Amino acid sequence: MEAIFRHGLFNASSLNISIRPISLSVALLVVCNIAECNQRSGVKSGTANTVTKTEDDSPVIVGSQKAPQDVLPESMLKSRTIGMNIFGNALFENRNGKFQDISDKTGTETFWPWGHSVADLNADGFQDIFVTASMNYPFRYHHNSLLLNDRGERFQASEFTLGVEPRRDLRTATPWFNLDCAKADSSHKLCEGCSGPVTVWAALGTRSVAIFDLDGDGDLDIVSNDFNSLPMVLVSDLSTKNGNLNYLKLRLEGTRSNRDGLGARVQLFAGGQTFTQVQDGQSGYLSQSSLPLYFGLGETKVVDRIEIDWPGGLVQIVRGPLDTNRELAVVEQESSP
Ligand SMILES: [Ca+2]
Ligand SMILES: [Ca+2]
Ligand SMILES: [Ca+2]
Repeated sequence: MEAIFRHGLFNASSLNISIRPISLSVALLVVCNIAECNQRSGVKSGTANTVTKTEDDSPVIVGSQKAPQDVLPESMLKSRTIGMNIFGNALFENRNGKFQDISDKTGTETFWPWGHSVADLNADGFQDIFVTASMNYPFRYHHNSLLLNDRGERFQASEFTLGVEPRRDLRTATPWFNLDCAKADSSHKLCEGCSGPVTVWAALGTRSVAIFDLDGDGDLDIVSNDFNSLPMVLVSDLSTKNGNLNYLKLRLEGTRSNRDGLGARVQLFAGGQTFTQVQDGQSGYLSQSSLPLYFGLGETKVVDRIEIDWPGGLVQIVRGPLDTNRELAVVEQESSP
C-alpha cells in the first residue's frame, strides 16, 4: 500500500511512501516531553518498572538498589552526562498494571518532541504516530516525525519517505526578530561585528498537530501549528492511489453519558479481526482533531459488529453486516436491550 502527503500550502513535490502497518495489541501510553536536567519527569526503575516524579521534578529511581547506569533507559545512557540531555519520548507498555518503557525497542524515540497525535494514516488497521518537534530560537532545527506502525511490533520512521519532510523549499528557519546594531541594540551580543540593522533568524518548530479527513475523501490528512510561523497542511493522496482503501468513520452521539461519548470504548469486529479504540477526543498537544473515530480496515470491506462500552455503563451492540467507506452515527441507547 502506498500513500503520499503533499504540502498543501507549499506545493512541495510529492514523494512516494511505502506505508508500513500500525496497531498495538495491548494498552499503551505514549508520553512526550522535552526537558533538561531539572525538568525531567522521572525515570523508570530497573526492577520494579515504576515511574515516579518528585515535587521539584528531579529524577528519581524507585524500587532498585542498582547503580543508575544499570537502570536508566537506553536513550538516557546515550548522553555523556546524565541529567544534561534532552529526555525524549517514552512509550510505556501496560503489563498487568505495571508499565515498562519500550520506547527504544519499538523505535518511538525521536529525541526532541513537543506533542503527538495518533491515527491510522495508511488505513491498515494499525495506529500510527505523528510527533512534532524543534524548539525555535536559539536552537537548531529538528524534523517532525511520522512513525508508521509495523503491525504492532515496532514503528518505522517514515517522515522523509512519506513527503512530510523536508519542508517546502527545504525551509528550516524563519526571521525571528530585528536588531538595530547602530543604536538601541548596539550592546546586544548578536551585534558584535555589525553596525546596522540585523535580522535574527530562528529554526522552525512545530508545536501541535491535528489529524482528520480534511477534504472528506476518506483518507486522513494532517494540519500542524508552527510557532510564530505558518501552519503546514499535509494532504494525503491515499484514497486516490489505493483503490482498495477500506475504512469506517464512527460518530458517537451520547444521550445518557455525555454528548460526544467521550470515554467510550469501541470494539469493531470485521474479517475475523477486532479493532479497538477509545473516544478520547482525538487530540494532540494544543490541538483538537475532529471527533469521529476513524477505523482503517486494511483489506476488510464489511464490518460484522460494533460494540460500544459507553462511559455511563451501557454496552451497546450494533449488528452488521455494515457497509464501510462512510461515516456511521450511533446514538446511545436509553437502556440495555
Ligand atoms: Ca497505520
Ligand atoms: Ca483526506
Ligand atoms: Ca486524499
